[in-house]
Amino acid sequence: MSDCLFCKIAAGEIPAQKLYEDDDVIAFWDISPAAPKHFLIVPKKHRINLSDLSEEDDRLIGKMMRVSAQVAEENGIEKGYRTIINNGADAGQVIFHLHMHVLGGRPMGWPPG
Ligand code: D5M
Repeated sequence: MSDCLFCKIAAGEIPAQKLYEDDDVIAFWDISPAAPKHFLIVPKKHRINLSDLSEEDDRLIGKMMRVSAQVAEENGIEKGYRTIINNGADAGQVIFHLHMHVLGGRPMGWPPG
């Protein structure tokens, strides 16, 4: 999508502090961190959120999960990190391109706010 920020980051048109990239996904530090370590896992394909997925995306979502663990380990938070996907405005989604937050480096409360 031409006016989508995360599509532009995925295409290399807008810079980001990249942590990982392959043909399907990109990971980069969140610009507004909510924890000492906070990065995003973003599919390169434009999908709005989980509600926009179809069966053909199953492999992609699996890769997002696996890459989140890999990047968490590479950045020293493998002992405890939280993954969050905000789906829809009511859940706090502000960027309407699917992304998974990965937060670590501090104790996490429950329930989340
Ligand atoms: O979260 C959207 C997240 O995206 C929020 O934590 C800030 C982050 N963000 C916004 N712009 C950028 C850029 N340019 N680089 C890195 N991170 C960014 P949501 O789940 O939609 O509320």
